[in-house]
Amino acid sequence: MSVRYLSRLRTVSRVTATMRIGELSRRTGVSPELLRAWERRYGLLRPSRSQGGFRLYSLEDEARVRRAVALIADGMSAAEAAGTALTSADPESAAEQPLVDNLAAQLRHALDRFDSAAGHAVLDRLLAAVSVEFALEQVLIPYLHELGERWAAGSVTVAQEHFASNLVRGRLLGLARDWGAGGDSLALLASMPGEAHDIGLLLLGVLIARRGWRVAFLGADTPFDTLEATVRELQPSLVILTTYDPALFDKYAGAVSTLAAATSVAVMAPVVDDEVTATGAAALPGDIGSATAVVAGIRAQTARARAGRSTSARPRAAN
Ligand code: B12
Repeated sequence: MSVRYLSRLRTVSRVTATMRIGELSRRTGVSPELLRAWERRYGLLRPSRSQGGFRLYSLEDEARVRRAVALIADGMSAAEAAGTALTSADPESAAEQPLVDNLAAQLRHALDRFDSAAGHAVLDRLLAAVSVEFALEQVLIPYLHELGERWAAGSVTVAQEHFASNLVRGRLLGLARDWGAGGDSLALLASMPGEAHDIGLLLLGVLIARRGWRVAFLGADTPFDTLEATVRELQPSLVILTTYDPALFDKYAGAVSTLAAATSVAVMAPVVDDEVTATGAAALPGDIGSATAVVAGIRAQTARARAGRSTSARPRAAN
């Protein structure tokens, strides 16, 4: 984990991304027509405007839609559901904490008993009630941390840990289903050679895809030769590498340098930032929420640079 960012752990608040109506529709499963109707009739959505005049929706809008959908599924009329979603406190605020704590406890209980049906049902309820960002950052990541701690302390068996990690990993892959489509910048994600852990990388992939990145995920134990060949083929805007093991980072620092000379690279590894930046790669914070914000910032910079290039290229093209 990069040391510079350790002190900032948990200080980066929830992202305030905005999105167009198509994206909001994709995220919530509610058609754009119905979303517009709910905005018009009930004021459920409170869009801002882009410079070009497009309506932009926030994660709070997304949370309200999810809340309304869940209430309608519980039997309320659309008008009642919209009214409740609007007047209840921010569904992702502290007011919702008991619900989240309860779901986290139920998840722990279900997965400790190897009950996949109950585990999936809890995850279904969680994802219906709150945004994916909130579910991952506030519930699943803490749950996985705690699972790891309990495993290290010997209070859950290796079998329980494997069962739970694999079920959660499967759900994350489900959330990742369409991360290879859309998005103007491609991020190529890989764990270093010899590195078996990839759940953190998967979590990051899901979160950055929701911030506009297209993602190609190579996962655990990726050799550098195949990574380099894939970089040549896909021409990603960013390669994100990860390892839990400082010895693996040291072993492959030369290969990271070679890669960083060819393309933009960011690394999450448990070494001091200077070791990472000496390779020419950017050091990512170990906290996934913070790393998501950093990677989103890299995309914004890339987009600005691209816009600058096309503006300065235009007069030349006209000559
Ligand atoms: C699940 C797990 C496994 C699974 C991995 C499955 C998978 N597909 O990922 C399996 C069984 C394969 C595995 C294997 C091993 N594991 Co293991 N594993 C774990 C466990 C229980 C949970 C890890 C996890 O995914 N947690 C969920 C994530 C979200 O949380 P996290 O790990 O805390 O990660 C946080 C940050 O590090 C960061 N992060 C993680 N990845 C990334 C990626 C990016 C890009 C970013 C920005 C951030 C980020 O974000 C997270 C949230 O803040 C931990 C126990 C623990 N206490 O954490 C051990 C643990 C990580 N494993 C460990 C070890 C030692 C091993 C083995 C060597 C065991 C062995 N003797 O064989 C092998 C490694 C083999 C190898 N060659 O790599 C050690 C690592 C110690 C170290 N620093 O080197 C841990 C900490 C256990 C321990 N206390 O000793 N493991």
